[in-house]
Amino acid sequence: MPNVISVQRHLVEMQHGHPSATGDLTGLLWDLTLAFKVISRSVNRAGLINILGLEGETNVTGDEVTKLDRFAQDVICRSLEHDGHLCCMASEEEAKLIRIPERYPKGKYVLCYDPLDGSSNIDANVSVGTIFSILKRKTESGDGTLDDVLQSGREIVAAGYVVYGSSTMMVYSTGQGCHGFTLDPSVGEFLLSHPNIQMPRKGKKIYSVNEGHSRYWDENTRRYVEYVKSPESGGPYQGRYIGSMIADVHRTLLYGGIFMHPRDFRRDPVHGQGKLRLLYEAAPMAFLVEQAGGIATTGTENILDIVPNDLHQRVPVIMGSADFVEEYLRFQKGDGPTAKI
Ligand code: P6P
Repeated sequence: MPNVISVQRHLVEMQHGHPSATGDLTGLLWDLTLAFKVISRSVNRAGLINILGLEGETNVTGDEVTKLDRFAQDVICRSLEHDGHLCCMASEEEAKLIRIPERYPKGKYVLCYDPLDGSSNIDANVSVGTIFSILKRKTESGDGTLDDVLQSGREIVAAGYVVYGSSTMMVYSTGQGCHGFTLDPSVGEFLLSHPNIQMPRKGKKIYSVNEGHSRYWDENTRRYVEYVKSPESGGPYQGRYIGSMIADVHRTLLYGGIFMHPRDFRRDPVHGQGKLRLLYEAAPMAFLVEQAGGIATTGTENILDIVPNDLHQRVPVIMGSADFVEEYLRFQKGDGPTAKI
C-alpha cells in the first residue's frame, strides 16, 4: 500500500515540531476537518437537494447570503463551539464576535473564517471554499474579546482553506510549510497530495484581476497591467480570473503568477479602498502565500503586518510569485517601463 498520509497524521507530525505543544491546536484542526467534509458533501450535492439559491439576507459586508453560506456558517460554528479549544470566533457572516455558549469551556484560540468564499458564483458551479485562520488569545481567560481577535497576521498560528471544486482540497500551514490534501470520498479522509507547496519565484506568466474595474484603479496599477499584457514583459501574460478568491489564489499557489484585487477609487475617490476582508480572507491567504515562498501586499505594506481596526476591515490585495509582486511594487513606486496604454 503506498505511503498514504492523512491530514490527521500530518497534523500530529507537525505537532512534533513544537515540543511544547499540548495537542490543543491539533484537536482544533481535526474538528475543522470534520466540518469541511460535511460542507463538501452539501456543496457537491447542493443542486440535488435544493439548497441553492439566495437566503434573502445580506451579510454585514453587503454580500447576499446564499443558503449554503448560512449552512456552512452553522456547520463550522456547531462543530467548534463545544470542543473547548476556542474563546471566540469571527466570521464574515456575523457582524459581531461569535461567543462560545456559557455551557461550554473556553479555550486558548480564536478562529476567524469565511465559511463559503465566492458563494455568489455557486449557482454556476464555480469553485467556492472556506478560508480560516487561528490566533492565540491575548487575554488570560473567560470570553474572548476584540483584543483577542484584532491581531496582525504575524500572530497567526495556523491558516488554511478548503476549495470545493472538481475535487475537495484542503491547504493548510502551521508555519512549517504549506501542504495540500485531497479528500478521498471513498474513505472520507483528506490525503496528502501536495506536500510542501512552493511558488516558483517567477512561475507561469499569469495575471489574475477583474479588469472591469480598471478605470477605478490607481495609474500605476493600470500601467502594470498594460505592461504584463505587452511583449516587453516577456509575455504577454495569460489572463485568468475566476472571481472566487479561493480558486484564483489556489491556482496562483500551484502554478505561480499574480493575483490582484487592487485599491479601488469608485467608492472612496480620495483614499480608495479594497474589497477583500483582511481578517478572514487576505491575512490567512497571505500567511499561506508567504509559507509557499511568495509575497502578499496591499501595494504599500505587507498584508501580514496590518493590525486590523475592525472585524470586517477591507484591504487591497496583491499576492503571488515573489518576482511578479516585486515588479508590481516597482511600478507602484513609479518605476518600470511605461507600456503604451
Ligand atoms: P469582483 C467573491 O465575492 C469575492 O469576495 C472573492 O472571492 C473574489 O475574489 C472577489 O469577491 C471578486 O470580486 O470585484 O471581481 O467581483
